[in-house]
Amino acid sequence: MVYLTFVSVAFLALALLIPRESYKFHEFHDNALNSRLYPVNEPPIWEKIKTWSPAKSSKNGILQSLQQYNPAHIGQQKLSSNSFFEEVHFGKDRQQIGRENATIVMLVRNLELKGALDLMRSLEDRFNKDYKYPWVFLNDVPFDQEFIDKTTMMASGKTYYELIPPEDWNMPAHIDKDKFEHNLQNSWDVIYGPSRSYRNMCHFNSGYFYRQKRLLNYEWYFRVEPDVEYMCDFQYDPFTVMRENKKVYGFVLALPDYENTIPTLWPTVEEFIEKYPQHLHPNNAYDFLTTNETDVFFGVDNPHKHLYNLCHFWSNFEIASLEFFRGEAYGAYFDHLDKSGGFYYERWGDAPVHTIGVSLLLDRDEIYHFEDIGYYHAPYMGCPTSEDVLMAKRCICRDKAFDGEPLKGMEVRPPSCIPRWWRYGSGKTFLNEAEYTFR
Ligand SMILES: Nc1nc2c(ncn2[C@@H]2O[C@H](COP(=O)(O)OP(=O)(O)OP(=O)(O)O)[C@@H](O)[C@H]2O)c(=O)[nH]1
Ligand SMILES: *[C@@H]1O[C@H](CO)[C@@H](O)[C@H](O)[C@H]1NC(C)=O
Ligand SMILES: *[C@@H]1O[C@H](CO)[C@@H](O)[C@H](O)[C@H]1NC(C)=O
Ligand SMILES: [Mg+2]
Repeated sequence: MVYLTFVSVAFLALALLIPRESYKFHEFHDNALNSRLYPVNEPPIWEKIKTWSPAKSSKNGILQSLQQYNPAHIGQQKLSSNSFFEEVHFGKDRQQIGRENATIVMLVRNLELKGALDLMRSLEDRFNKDYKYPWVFLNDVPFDQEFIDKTTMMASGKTYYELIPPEDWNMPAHIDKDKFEHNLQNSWDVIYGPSRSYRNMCHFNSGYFYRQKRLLNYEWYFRVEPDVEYMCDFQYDPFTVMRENKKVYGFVLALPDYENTIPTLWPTVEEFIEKYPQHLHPNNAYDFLTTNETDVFFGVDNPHKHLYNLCHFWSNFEIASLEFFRGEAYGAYFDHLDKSGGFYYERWGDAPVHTIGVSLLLDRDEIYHFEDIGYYHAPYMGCPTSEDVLMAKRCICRDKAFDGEPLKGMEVRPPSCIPRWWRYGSGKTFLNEAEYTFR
């Protein structure tokens, strides 16, 4: 009897306690979602669950099913029904925990939803669930409702869905259309050469992403792409590592690009160097980009016509300062390249454009090699080599690519440019293993 009284008092206490817990609400960027979650002139759905009372009833199906839910029955089974508490999940606490003025950003198409969810799961599990940084999704066409709902469910932090203005995405007016069409028709031997949208994408990623209205709210960004994989726990906030170590641009892998995508990029850069010497940093990484050696890539001959050795930071991963890209030096650099038309008359990638920009305009010690992230974007992977780090960070590095081919880390394997970075960049340095927290 005493025991039973105790149990019922405990249940009563629970019933009183649980509904009183305070939840923080996030107004979604998507208005359709907001109107479902926060109906006008009514308390949010979540509040209704908390004020549940068996006496109330509603003709609205969702509300009715919510009102049949008694929070005092937490953890118990319910009778089967064909409704689910979608709103409950959208209403989770998305308050940012990480201390930096930063966001994760993904340019992505609606049809890439599956790959976007795979990437999100991996980055949330390995990093962001502990920090709840927001996600900014960018698209040249509006995101569809399924994309918005599913990615919002996958995110631990707030989510924003942004439509890129056409003038930031489409070919600029100064491009000669005939010359552009002629090149497009004659670029079947160039990787992604014949694709119009790929040129818009590279142009956008080179000079426009950091000016998007939503991104003006942040100082740092973490660029991600659908289908990439993070294979180790982060165990630290990479934005904080960047800020505390006075870094501006962070990368994982560096590789040589295809020469036929950028025949005139380097000559155009040389014009920039001549015209704007004031923007070059005195301690820049020019020597990383240029070489007269023949054995640049471990005995593979340097086949290039220019001084530029085609090394580029693989820009599908970037953790960097938006302020740098919005600054005067990068602005002058991008405008100079843009005027030449090379983004459309050739197929310049945003990777060599970013790389040459940061290597010339920054102090080379402001560029940071994240050697311990554990990262895969087909067809390459970068993984820590230290056994200590692999264990502390619970890494599961891939040994096979998606197509089943054997896969090995690309840090010191030809044609990696990382050894060049160690020698001509900011040196071969690592985070102290002792700083990883064992969990
Ligand atoms: N919204 C939108 N996103 C795009 C478009 N083209 C590419 N993207 C995104 O831009 C990023 C780079 O495109 P990818 O197709 O991955 O290019 P890539 O990494 O050079 O090539 P892959 O080796 O195929 O991955 C990805 O995040 C894509 O989702 C486009 O036309 N519209
Ligand atoms: C974050 O950075 C942006 C861009 O510099 C700035 O406008 C904004 O005020 C900053 N926000 C906070 C909370 O510091
Ligand atoms: C590399 O070659 C260029 C062009 O031939 C020359 O101007 C430059 O001085 C050379 N650099 C070195 C380090 O030898
Ligand atoms: Mg990609």
